[in-house]
Amino acid sequence: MVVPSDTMAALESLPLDIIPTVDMSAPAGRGELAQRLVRACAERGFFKAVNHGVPPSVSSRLDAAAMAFFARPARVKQAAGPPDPLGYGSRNIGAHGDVGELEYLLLHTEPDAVARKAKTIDTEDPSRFSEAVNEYVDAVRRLACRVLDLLGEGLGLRDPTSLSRLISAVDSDSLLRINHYPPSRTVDGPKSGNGGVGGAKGSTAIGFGEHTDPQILSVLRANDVDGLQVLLPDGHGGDEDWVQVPADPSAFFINVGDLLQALTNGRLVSIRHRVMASTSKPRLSTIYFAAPPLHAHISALPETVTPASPRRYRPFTWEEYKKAMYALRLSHNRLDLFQAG
Ligand code: GA4
Repeated sequence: MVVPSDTMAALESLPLDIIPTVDMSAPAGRGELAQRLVRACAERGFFKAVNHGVPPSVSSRLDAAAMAFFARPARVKQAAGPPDPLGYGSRNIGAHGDVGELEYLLLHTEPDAVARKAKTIDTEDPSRFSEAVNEYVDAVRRLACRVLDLLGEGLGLRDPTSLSRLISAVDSDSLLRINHYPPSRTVDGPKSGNGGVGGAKGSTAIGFGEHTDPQILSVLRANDVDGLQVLLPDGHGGDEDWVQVPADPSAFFINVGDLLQALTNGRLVSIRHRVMASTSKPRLSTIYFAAPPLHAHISALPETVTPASPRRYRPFTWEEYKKAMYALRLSHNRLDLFQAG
């Protein structure tokens, strides 16, 4: 659907919220929704999706299964780890010394892989866990595909489904991460691990250090505990550039990943984000990282390369990118290693 150019001009002249909220039920029509999504992902790399169509029962079923696991004794949880890189992890993130104030489960979303891992996560009834995961993954994958199809339309791609097809392939390498942040022990100053943030009021401990997500699109949902912060795209990382994202358990927070930045030649931006440790209540968050198959070739879509906007990254495969990312620390600017010429 084509949006009349005067409607577009009117839309673009309105200031964009720091955290754009996008109503996925498209009250003003599909064309406008597509334009809103492109603008949010180009100017913020991030938006809050409401009326997204994922039934609350699907989310609460997964939360209950996850909380039942995290409530188990440490020795039982350790049997589902260590993360290599998938499985149960506590404090350690990746293999190069990054630490956070959390424990987590990191799963491949392919159903056979979920079933294998579920045997160590819910020893009493593995299918209880795997069914909750599979149902959740199906729902968030559908949401991610919808967002990507709309972005494809909004960007004027000849084949608007080319982005969503990358993540809906049967051999897609998508992951699900469930993070459990226990309440932090003290708010008096910097803690061990990734250290504290100077000058910030309240909690100063980092729950999960700053990074960009390597994949195509990330779809996050959390309970009612704050903690997520995003760095404004033009920010330089000073404290004033970090924006607190107020918790909303009924919404999904969606961000652009490195691959989507590369596929759109930098038009859509992969933003840096982090999680501050909570002081009073445990935070539970679940993130679906939508990724292509390992062999997928990532190169700028032709519509995004113009004389005014020449190719920014050299072509690479997801497998190649993954190898680079696992060799680096969490906060590394990996995409810089793939700059063209
Ligand atoms: C960041 C985004 C996802 O949580 C993740 C993380 C992954 C991991 O925990 O194994 C990485 C990190 C993330 C990027 C750099 C490497 C790999 C930890 C790390 C230090 C699951 C992902 O895909 O990349």
